[in-house]
Amino acid sequence: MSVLFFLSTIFLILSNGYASSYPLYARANVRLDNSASVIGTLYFIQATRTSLVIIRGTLAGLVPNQTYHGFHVHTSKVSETRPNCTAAGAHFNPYNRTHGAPISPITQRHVGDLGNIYADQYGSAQILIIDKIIKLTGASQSIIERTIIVHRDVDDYGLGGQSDSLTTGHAGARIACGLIQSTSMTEKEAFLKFLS
Ligand SMILES: [Cu+2]
Ligand SMILES: [Zn+2]
Repeated sequence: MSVLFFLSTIFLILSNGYASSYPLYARANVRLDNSASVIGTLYFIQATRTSLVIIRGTLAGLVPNQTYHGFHVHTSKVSETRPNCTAAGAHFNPYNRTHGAPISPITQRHVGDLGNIYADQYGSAQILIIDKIIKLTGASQSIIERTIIVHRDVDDYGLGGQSDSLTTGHAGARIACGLIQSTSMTEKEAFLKFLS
């Protein structure tokens, strides 16, 4: 066996390994609390081991003119088909920090702190979030099999001075949520979901 053949075989094994691992994709069907009613689907992509995670999707049926809604990953999983959003527990916080803004460093936010989404006058939110902390793999910061939650009120990033500002951002009730699950998609599907 030639050295070249040996090396190319190793390369093929490695590249197949990477191809089957990355990009990583996830999906969450977001449903109203304690309901089977889907208000939208969110897609997540992590291109490489060290990449930022991009979240893309549209949610409809939020309260019109209530503009900002707290948006977080909470720790526990919920039912995919009829989620009880309360069952998701607290904000995903593996490093035991206080609540913060998505732009805060990892030492000054929960891993799950994604800030707010903006709903238009019709109660529809176009979501495009690029986050540096959450991951779709790994033991410490992975959001897979956790829950994305939409709150009734605005997340104050921990700065509001309310009794729950430093734990929840004073974002109020959980109006909708969805179980985040790994999924696969073709390059074309990914293109359509993330770049259109
Ligand atoms: Cu939350
Ligand atoms: Zn938080």
